[in-house]
Amino acid sequence: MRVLESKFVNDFIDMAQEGYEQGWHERNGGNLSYRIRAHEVEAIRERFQENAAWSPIGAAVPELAGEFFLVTGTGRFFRNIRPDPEACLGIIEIDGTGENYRLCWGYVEGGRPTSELPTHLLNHQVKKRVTGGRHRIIYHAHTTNIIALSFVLPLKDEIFTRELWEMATECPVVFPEGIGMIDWMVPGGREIGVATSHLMEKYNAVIWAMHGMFCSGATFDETFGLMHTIEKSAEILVKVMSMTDKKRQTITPDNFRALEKGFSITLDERFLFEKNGGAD
Ligand code: 2HA
Ligand code: ZN
Repeated sequence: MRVLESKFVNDFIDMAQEGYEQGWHERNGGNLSYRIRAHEVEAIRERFQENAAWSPIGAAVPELAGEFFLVTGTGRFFRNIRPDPEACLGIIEIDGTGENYRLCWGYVEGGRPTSELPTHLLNHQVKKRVTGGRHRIIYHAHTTNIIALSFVLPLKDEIFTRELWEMATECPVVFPEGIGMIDWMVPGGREIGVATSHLMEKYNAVIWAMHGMFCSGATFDETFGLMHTIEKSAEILVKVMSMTDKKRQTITPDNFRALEKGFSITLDERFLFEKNGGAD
């Protein structure tokens, strides 16, 4: 089978295009990776180049040894993925030590995986472990309203989670485990990847202050939907804060607790603190 006929490749391209249309991928901003299933690899393996040179990942991911990933290329623009997938995307294989990768397909004009490869693979390693292999997608986007909020809200998991939950009733249902926060760090390396992957042990979404967000999920729909829900909630919060610094009414801690039973979710009490000053 041709690589571009695979369903997972087409779903990947569709998601990248949707993210671009949301305005989250200016220039080469953002990146996306998918941990390919064994039977999906087998269906296209005859199209892979063999014996490409191994390159260092820049981080050790031994629990991903032998896995294959579809990954956006460094410097590539999301707006070009649908028209030119073979130049913008690549399939890589991880070696037996989890320290090196090689190119199997793609990046036909040269190039290599995203500069955020260490963060993607460290996140995949954690998520493969904590979800029993269910999660397969890591998505990084430059979500405008989340970035804006990282200039004005304290960079605390509890505060971002609570403020975003309050902006739409479905938020605690979509991300009951909350959101992790990373203060400003240099992107594109192992250090920020290690910090992000620690937070991915308990969260499916992590915000990089003044930069963007990472989301993890089992399917393209779920992962995109999480990014979309959080960013929409941030947009509502930006609108509310633009109108007033005082909410007249809001969703209260007891309202949140009332959601738990009907929606079969558990909300950590550390997000349901009492605020001073009435409705806010
Ligand atoms: O250029 O988003 O974080 C891709 C990025 C780096
Ligand atoms: Zn980025």
